[in-house]
Amino acid sequence: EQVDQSYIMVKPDGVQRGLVGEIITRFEKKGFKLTGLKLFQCSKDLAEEHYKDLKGKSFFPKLIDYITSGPVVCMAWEGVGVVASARKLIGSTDPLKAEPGTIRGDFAVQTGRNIVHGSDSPENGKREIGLWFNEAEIVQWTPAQAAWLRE
Ligand code: DAT
Ligand code: MG
Repeated sequence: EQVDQSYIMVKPDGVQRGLVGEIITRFEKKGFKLTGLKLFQCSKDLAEEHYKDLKGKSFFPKLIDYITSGPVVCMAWEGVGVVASARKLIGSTDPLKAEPGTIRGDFAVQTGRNIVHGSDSPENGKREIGLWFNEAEIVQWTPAQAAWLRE
Protein backbone atom coordinates (compact mmCIF):
# COMPACT_ATOMS: atom_id res chain seq x y z
CA GLU A 1 0.00 0.00 0.00
CA GLN A 2 0.95 3.57 -0.55
CA VAL A 3 2.51 5.44 2.37
CA ASP A 4 1.24 9.02 2.55
CA GLN A 5 2.28 12.15 4.41
CA SER A 6 0.00 14.62 6.12
CA TYR A 7 0.85 18.09 7.34
CA ILE A 8 -0.81 18.58 10.71
CA MET A 9 -0.57 21.89 12.52
CA VAL A 10 -1.74 22.98 15.95
CA LYS A 11 -3.02 26.50 15.30
CA PRO A 12 -2.27 29.43 17.66
CA ASP A 13 -5.44 28.85 19.72
CA GLY A 14 -4.50 25.20 20.26
CA VAL A 15 -1.05 26.24 21.46
CA GLN A 16 -2.41 29.01 23.74
CA ARG A 17 -5.00 26.65 25.20
CA GLY A 18 -2.42 24.02 26.11
CA LEU A 19 -3.69 21.37 23.70
CA VAL A 20 -0.40 20.53 21.95
CA GLY A 21 0.25 17.33 23.91
CA GLU A 22 -3.34 16.15 23.62
CA ILE A 23 -3.34 16.62 19.85
CA ILE A 24 0.03 14.90 19.31
CA THR A 25 -1.17 12.04 21.51
CA ARG A 26 -4.18 11.35 19.28
CA PHE A 27 -1.99 10.76 16.23
CA GLU A 28 0.64 8.85 18.21
CA LYS A 29 -1.91 6.51 19.77
CA LYS A 30 -3.60 5.86 16.42
CA GLY A 31 -0.29 4.49 15.15
CA PHE A 32 1.03 7.03 12.69
CA LYS A 33 4.70 7.98 12.50
CA LEU A 34 5.91 11.45 13.39
CA THR A 35 8.62 12.56 10.96
CA GLY A 36 8.77 16.31 11.66
CA LEU A 37 7.92 18.56 14.63
CA LYS A 38 8.59 22.17 15.55
CA LEU A 39 7.18 25.24 17.31
CA PHE A 40 7.12 28.06 14.78
CA GLN A 41 6.00 31.65 14.32
CA CYS A 42 4.80 31.88 10.74
CA SER A 43 4.96 34.90 8.46
CA LYS A 44 2.03 36.43 6.60
CA ASP A 45 3.58 35.29 3.31
CA LEU A 46 3.79 31.65 4.42
CA ALA A 47 0.23 31.70 5.80
CA GLU A 48 -1.06 33.14 2.51
CA GLU A 49 0.83 30.52 0.48
CA HIS A 50 -0.47 27.71 2.72
CA TYR A 51 -4.08 28.88 2.29
CA LYS A 52 -3.70 30.14 -1.31
CA ASP A 53 -6.80 28.18 -2.48
CA LEU A 54 -8.92 30.32 -0.13
CA LYS A 55 -7.63 33.67 -1.40
CA GLY A 56 -10.67 35.75 -2.32
CA LYS A 57 -12.92 34.30 0.40
CA SER A 58 -14.43 36.93 2.69
CA PHE A 59 -12.80 35.32 5.75
CA PHE A 60 -9.30 35.11 4.19
CA PRO A 61 -7.81 38.23 5.90
CA LYS A 62 -9.11 37.09 9.30
CA LEU A 63 -7.79 33.59 8.67
CA ILE A 64 -4.31 34.96 7.95
CA ASP A 65 -4.41 37.18 11.08
CA TYR A 66 -5.45 34.16 13.15
CA ILE A 67 -2.77 31.80 11.83
CA THR A 68 -0.03 34.41 12.32
CA SER A 69 -1.32 35.58 15.74
CA GLY A 70 1.06 33.36 17.75
CA PRO A 71 3.19 30.25 17.58
CA VAL A 72 1.93 27.13 15.82
CA VAL A 73 3.17 23.55 16.14
CA CYS A 74 4.07 22.09 12.76
CA MET A 75 4.01 18.33 12.31
CA ALA A 76 4.64 15.86 9.52
CA TRP A 77 2.92 12.49 10.00
CA GLU A 78 3.41 9.43 7.82
CA GLY A 79 1.50 6.21 7.22
CA VAL A 80 -0.84 4.24 4.99
CA GLY A 81 -4.06 6.26 4.78
CA VAL A 82 -2.78 8.99 7.09
CA VAL A 83 -4.36 11.90 5.18
CA ALA A 84 -7.95 10.60 5.28
CA SER A 85 -7.56 9.19 8.77
CA ALA A 86 -6.17 12.46 10.14
CA ARG A 87 -9.16 14.34 8.68
CA LYS A 88 -11.44 11.94 10.57
CA LEU A 89 -9.48 12.33 13.80
CA ILE A 90 -9.67 16.13 13.39
CA GLY A 91 -13.40 16.32 12.54
CA SER A 92 -15.51 18.80 10.54
CA THR A 93 -14.27 22.32 9.79
CA ASP A 94 -17.09 23.72 11.94
CA PRO A 95 -16.38 22.39 15.45
CA LEU A 96 -20.08 22.52 16.36
CA LYS A 97 -20.70 20.00 13.56
CA ALA A 98 -17.67 17.87 14.43
CA GLU A 99 -18.48 14.58 16.14
CA PRO A 100 -17.57 14.10 19.80
CA GLY A 101 -14.39 12.04 19.90
CA THR A 102 -12.79 14.13 17.17
CA ILE A 103 -10.27 16.82 18.10
CA ARG A 104 -12.47 19.72 16.97
CA GLY A 105 -15.58 17.99 18.35
CA ASP A 106 -13.96 17.66 21.76
CA PHE A 107 -12.08 20.95 22.11
CA ALA A 108 -13.51 23.74 19.92
CA VAL A 109 -16.73 25.67 19.27
CA GLN A 110 -16.12 27.94 16.26
CA THR A 111 -14.81 27.57 12.68
CA GLY A 112 -12.55 30.60 13.13
CA ARG A 113 -10.91 28.93 16.17
CA ASN A 114 -10.81 25.29 15.17
CA ILE A 115 -7.37 24.60 16.74
CA VAL A 116 -5.86 22.24 14.18
CA HIS A 117 -5.09 21.86 10.47
CA GLY A 118 -4.83 18.66 8.45
CA SER A 119 -3.97 18.26 4.74
CA ASP A 120 -6.95 17.42 2.51
CA SER A 121 -5.14 15.17 -0.02
CA PRO A 122 -1.84 13.26 -0.28
CA GLU A 123 -0.69 15.81 -2.90
CA ASN A 124 -1.40 18.69 -0.53
CA GLY A 125 0.26 16.74 2.29
CA LYS A 126 3.51 16.72 0.31
CA ARG A 127 3.08 20.33 -0.80
CA GLU A 128 2.41 21.62 2.72
CA ILE A 129 5.25 19.65 4.35
CA GLY A 130 7.56 21.11 1.69
CA LEU A 131 6.24 24.56 2.52
CA TRP A 132 6.61 24.40 6.32
CA PHE A 133 9.72 22.21 6.71
CA ASN A 134 13.26 22.15 5.35
CA GLU A 135 14.40 18.75 4.08
CA ALA A 136 16.80 18.40 7.05
CA GLU A 137 13.88 18.77 9.47
CA ILE A 138 12.17 15.62 8.19
CA VAL A 139 13.56 12.49 9.83
CA GLN A 140 13.28 8.95 8.49
CA TRP A 141 13.18 6.37 11.27
CA THR A 142 11.59 3.04 12.15
CA PRO A 143 9.40 3.08 15.26
CA ALA A 144 9.97 0.09 17.55
CA GLN A 145 6.23 -0.67 17.39
CA ALA A 146 6.09 -0.85 13.57
CA ALA A 147 5.89 -4.65 13.45
CA TRP A 148 2.96 -4.58 15.91
CA LEU A 149 0.90 -2.07 13.95
CA ARG A 150 0.80 -3.74 10.54
CA GLU A 151 1.09 -7.43 9.64
P1 DAT B 1 -10.31 22.63 6.90
O1 DAT B 1 -9.41 23.37 7.86
O2 DAT B 1 -11.32 21.78 7.64
O3 DAT B 1 -9.55 21.88 5.85
P2 DAT B 1 -10.86 24.60 4.82
O4 DAT B 1 -9.62 24.12 4.15
O5 DAT B 1 -12.12 24.68 4.02
O6 DAT B 1 -11.20 23.72 6.14
O7 DAT B 1 -10.61 26.06 5.43
C1 DAT B 1 -9.39 26.35 6.05
C2 DAT B 1 -9.65 27.14 7.29
O8 DAT B 1 -10.27 28.39 6.95
C3 DAT B 1 -10.61 26.49 8.29
O9 DAT B 1 -9.97 25.56 9.14
C4 DAT B 1 -11.12 27.68 9.02
C5 DAT B 1 -11.21 28.75 7.96
N1 DAT B 1 -12.55 28.80 7.36
C6 DAT B 1 -13.05 27.96 6.43
N2 DAT B 1 -14.31 28.26 6.13
C7 DAT B 1 -14.63 29.35 6.89
C8 DAT B 1 -15.79 30.16 7.04
N3 DAT B 1 -16.91 29.93 6.34
N4 DAT B 1 -15.73 31.18 7.94
C9 DAT B 1 -14.61 31.42 8.65
N5 DAT B 1 -13.49 30.70 8.55
C10 DAT B 1 -13.49 29.68 7.68
MG1 MG C 1 -8.30 22.58 4.32
